[in-house]
Amino acid sequence: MSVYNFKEIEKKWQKKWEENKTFKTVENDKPKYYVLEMFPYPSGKIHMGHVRNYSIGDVVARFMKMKGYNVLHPMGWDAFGLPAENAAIKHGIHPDKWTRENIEEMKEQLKLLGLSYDWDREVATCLPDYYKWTQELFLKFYEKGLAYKKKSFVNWCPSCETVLANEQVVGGECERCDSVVVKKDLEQWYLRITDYAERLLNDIDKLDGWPEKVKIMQKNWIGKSIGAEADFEIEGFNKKLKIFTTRPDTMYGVTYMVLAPEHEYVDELVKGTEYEESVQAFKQKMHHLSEIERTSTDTEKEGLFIGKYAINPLNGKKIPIYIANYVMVDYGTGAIMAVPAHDERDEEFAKKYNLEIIPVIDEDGTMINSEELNGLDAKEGFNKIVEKLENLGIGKKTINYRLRDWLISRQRYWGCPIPIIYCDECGIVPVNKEDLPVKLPTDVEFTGKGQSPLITSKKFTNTTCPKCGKVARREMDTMDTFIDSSWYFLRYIDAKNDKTPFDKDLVGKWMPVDQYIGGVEHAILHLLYSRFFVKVLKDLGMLDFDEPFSNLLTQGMVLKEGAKMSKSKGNVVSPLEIIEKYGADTARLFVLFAAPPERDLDWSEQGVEGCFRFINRVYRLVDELKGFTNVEMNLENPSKEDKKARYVIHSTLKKVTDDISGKFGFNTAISALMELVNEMYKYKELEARKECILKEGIETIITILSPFTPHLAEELWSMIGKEGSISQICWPDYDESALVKDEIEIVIQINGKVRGKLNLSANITKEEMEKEALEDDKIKQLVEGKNIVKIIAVPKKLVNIVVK
Ligand code: ANZ
Ligand code: ZN
Repeated sequence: MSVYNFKEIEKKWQKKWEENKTFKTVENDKPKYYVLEMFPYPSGKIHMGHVRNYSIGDVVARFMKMKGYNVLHPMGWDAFGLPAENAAIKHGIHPDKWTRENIEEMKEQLKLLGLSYDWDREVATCLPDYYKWTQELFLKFYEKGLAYKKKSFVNWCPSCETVLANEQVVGGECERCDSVVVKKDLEQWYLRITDYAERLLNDIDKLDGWPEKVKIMQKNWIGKSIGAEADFEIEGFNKKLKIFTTRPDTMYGVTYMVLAPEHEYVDELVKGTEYEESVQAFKQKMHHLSEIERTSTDTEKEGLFIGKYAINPLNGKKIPIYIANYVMVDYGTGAIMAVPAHDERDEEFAKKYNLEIIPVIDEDGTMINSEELNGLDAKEGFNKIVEKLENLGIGKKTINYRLRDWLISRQRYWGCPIPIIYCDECGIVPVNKEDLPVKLPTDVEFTGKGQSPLITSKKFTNTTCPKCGKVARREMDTMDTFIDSSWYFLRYIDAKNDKTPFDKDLVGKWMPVDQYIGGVEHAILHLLYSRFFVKVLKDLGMLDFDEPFSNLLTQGMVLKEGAKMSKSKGNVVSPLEIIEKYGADTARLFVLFAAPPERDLDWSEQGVEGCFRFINRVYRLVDELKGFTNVEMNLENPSKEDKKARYVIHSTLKKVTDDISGKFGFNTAISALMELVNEMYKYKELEARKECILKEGIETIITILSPFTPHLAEELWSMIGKEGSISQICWPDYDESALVKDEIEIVIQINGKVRGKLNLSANITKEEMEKEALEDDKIKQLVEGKNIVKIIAVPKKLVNIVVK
């Protein structure tokens, strides 16, 4: 008898897989299946979230491969980003060295998990042979007018000393370091994602394989509002004030106007007036506040009259103009008509500053105080007023999106350089494609202060103009790392291409990704940006589909005692320690068994031990029965026990197949498998056991275990004398005839209450059922001395005896 030596077994099979390139994907005629897990940031150590994410993906990949698909299952590194740079500042290690070493370490750790990746397709976004193509894609965006530079107020993290996208500001704080974010006026590069807002929104409805909650989050993020723009004249001022409103029907109820403090008119409107000083002071104050801090519902509304009046174009009424915290410069037109009777924010403000409140719509939705529109339904009023504005040439129906253009400039070193040159003569000049990649210089200083460290490299900053050849400067900002991850799934398909980012035909063959798996924290940004990239690349003729990911699974978190694992809480369980103690198969089995993939999973050492014991139990079972591998299947004269054993074998096979291919029911699949193991333990103790059924049982167990615990399965597969990797065999079909039950459990009720159960032949008549029920000893006792009024028998289900 041998013992389960996971260390030896896991090492042995990992080595074989690597040597035989078992998981290398080559083009063939089988139907394709692209399964992808979100690639990790190479922090240097895998955590339980990775173990969970990648184990889920691995089950899908291995299962689909056995189901006859040509499976693409790649892995790589989202390798640019701040931590590398912070390590450089703190410990003086170059980000490049730090990152490469971390990748090596993490790759070793991932390999310990026995994941079925085709490592020949590995990509790392920080390598020049990857970011060369990121730069080329940027230039394509630029040529199309989809990358542009603009000066604007941006979110600035004073601690990271870099710009943040709106998306990276969470609750007014920097997503990474939790510092309060401020506004800063800077020239920055943007991608024109707003041009794609409508398509990004409409195509959400095509994403049948996405969780509803993620689709809703994307819709809300795009935030489409239908309304109108209208121009208001300002007394004594030669420009008109354009506002955006979703409620043109309330226009007779406007009692004041509000400009965002940063609105371009403000300085002009107050220049040289008694209001100038207070307005400037207010602007200064707003400067230090984030959008969330200014607009959150529990922030008190605050503002100032600026000494000017606007004219309501509908009734000529003179209305005061304010600036206020709750109006943002970069939404709509940065100015509003305030209707305190119908907008809560305006109402709060109006009450505080004693401004007029005029209701224009009554409780049942009819217009009032609106001159000739009185009595109309507000919906009709909406259209009537829009029409009126259009006729007057001072407004129109408009659609507004919450989505803003994507700010991609980062004042950071460890990112993809933006391939742009500034020439005094020629202005902004793109780097020639032949000169890509613009490589990151190595002679930089990491002070952690001020602008991009790239500035400290003279070799980098000083260059010549590609157009006129004169001395010129390079762009020193690098790109948001979300750009790198917006197209990596395309590069895997053609990872070694040195002519183009990817081959159109190959990508057409493999895309879209059939199953994408990752954390819900990427439900908005990463997915939206990837969808945007795919749409732009389609418009550029580089590919032929609209959406990158057909099916999406967002896995839950790994918790410990109900709390997220974190260093600060000191409750982190290291995957390496678990692998060391129990082996990777146990770790995998536990994260797959303990909860359905979408749900949070609570870490439990007992749970892990339970999985370890189960694996040992399977090992002992196979070890004991491995001698029966050459027996022939012979099902003549099966006993009741034979039938039951075969029923369990094949119903488990059916259940596991359905559970894996359907809704990721890995936990229920594994528990069915555990029952099958129990059944085989019982069956093997029978004197009349059949060797052929034992063989069928253990072969089935090993096969369906293989996506979950692949090392164990390979070892057991070879123990029973099979050659080659179990990952290469076909997933078996279950035997329909084994699922036909001769006997069925029938419930016996007395006056509707369950009083007993009987196993009866499936083909029995109603009369026979009644007879069997009345002959049961327990039932006999219970009805003794009572008057049987009637008996109802439902075939294959129950017998109900009504007594008095
Ligand atoms: C008048 C009005 C009356 C409004 C009413 C609402 C209700 P969403 O749905 O988010 O698009 N608004 C417009 N631009 C703004 C800005 N830059 N900062 C803050 N608020 C702004 O909301 C659009 C509404 O939000 C607009 O319609 C405007 O107020 C305000 F009973 O105009 B409304
Ligand atoms: Zn020039």
